[in-house]
Amino acid sequence: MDVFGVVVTAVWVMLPAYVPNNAAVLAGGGRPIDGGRTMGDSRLLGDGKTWRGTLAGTLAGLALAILLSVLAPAASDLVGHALPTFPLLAGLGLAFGAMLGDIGASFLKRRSGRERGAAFPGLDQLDFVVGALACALVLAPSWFGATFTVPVLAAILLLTPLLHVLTNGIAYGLGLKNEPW
Ligand code: CTP
Ligand code: K
Ligand code: MG
Repeated sequence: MDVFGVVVTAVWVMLPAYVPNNAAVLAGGGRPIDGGRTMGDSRLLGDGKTWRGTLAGTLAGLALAILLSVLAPAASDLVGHALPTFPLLAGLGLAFGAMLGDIGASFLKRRSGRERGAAFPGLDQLDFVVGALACALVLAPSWFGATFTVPVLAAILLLTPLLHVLTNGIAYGLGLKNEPW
């Protein structure tokens, strides 16, 4: 596959993992997952991780995976590359895994004394990728093996931080997010 094919495939296949965090920002609020509980001097997760945001993010990512599967033939024609469809468990793994990775990152942020909203460069940009890939691997192993070739994985790890900085900058500029990360 040429570089264009690798990049298009990488972005396509990760879209169901990119959308959940943004959907959670729009839908978040209500009861925090940790219910206010603390560990040591800090909250377990903090008020930024809510049940509603997590559910909305997961459903948004799953819905996008279903939509992309329907669009895959037309999109493949358009770009001249065979773009993958998403089995339900693959879409669920990517979407829920992205939320899980973000939640895991908040746990680590609180343990390292960072307040809600504090930046943790590197972790902020890759937490959801690691979570999404790990969950997709567990829930849809054969799909994972066929889809994530080494070049596609490399493109994901390179491009995701860039896309993350860009989309969060836009969300901040639109006043949807309190910080640009
Ligand atoms: N959000 C949510 N549930 C999630 C993830 C996000 O409700 N599982 C919502 C919250 O309103 C959160 C906002 O999306 O404040 C932005 O998400 P994020 O930047 O991940 O959270 P922060 O508030 O920055 O908190 P943290 O420092 O724990 O990342
Ligand atoms: K985050
Ligand atoms: Mg934040």
